[in-house]
Amino acid sequence: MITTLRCADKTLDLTRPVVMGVLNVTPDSFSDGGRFLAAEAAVAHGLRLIEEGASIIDIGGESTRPGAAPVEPDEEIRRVLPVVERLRKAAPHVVISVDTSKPEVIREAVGAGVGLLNDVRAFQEPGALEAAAASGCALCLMHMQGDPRTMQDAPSYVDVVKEVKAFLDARAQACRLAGIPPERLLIDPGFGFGKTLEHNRELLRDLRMLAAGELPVLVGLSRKSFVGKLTGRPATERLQGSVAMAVIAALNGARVVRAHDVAATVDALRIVSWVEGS
Ligand code: 9MG
Repeated sequence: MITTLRCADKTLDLTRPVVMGVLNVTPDSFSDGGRFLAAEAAVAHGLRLIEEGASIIDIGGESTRPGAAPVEPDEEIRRVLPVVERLRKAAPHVVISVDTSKPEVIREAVGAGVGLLNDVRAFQEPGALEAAAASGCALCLMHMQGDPRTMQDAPSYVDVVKEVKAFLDARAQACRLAGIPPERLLIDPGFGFGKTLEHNRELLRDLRMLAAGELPVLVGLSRKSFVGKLTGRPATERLQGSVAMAVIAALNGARVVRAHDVAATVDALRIVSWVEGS
């Protein structure tokens, strides 16, 4: 397995699992005092996540939750870019990621110095792969069935693990053909993106089927609705369930865990590394 991820001007050591902290800059996240104060509050939160041990900060300006409405590229850029620029200045050692599918946003984010591009659509939008290939950034290729507006209506697979793996293999191959080397790729089964509770269970249980390959695996399980279904808890009270999921994923080979509750997840992954002797 590749254990050094190339993220533009930085590299990330993945011999042990690391945490990607979630920094949403959608209007429901930091909107109290207008755009400038919202960006300042977002940067302060990002710096807190870094202090707690996040190796990557993933900044997102468009919600990908089930039912979420799309956002125009200009508006997404207005939300994301000031936060990327300020965080990059304040924490130049940290890998900054932008969660987007749009080539316009990719180009602006690359210009502002991000090291990772996280796309829930695996760079299938017209122009997205070309924009990503032209950067030196790492790419996270995620599987999703359908799109965020309708993906949870009726997810259906014959064999979810095989189908997710085949999709990710095909996207990795498309990246290689576009000139992106494997040292710049992460793959992600996309927990909760067009998956039932049973599909998520099979993917988590059989994560090794993905992690046994060449490319490192990223997982996003934090506060997701299936954690709520299993624990009976609202999104703000899903820390324990999310950390339990993160530990199972890391024991099954995940190298990057996307999380809201960074301190608790970093502690839990330290225990996993200790057990694994890494
Ligand atoms: C943006 N986003 C929300 N959930 C995610 C997940 O599970 N993986 C990745 N890569 N991105 C996600």
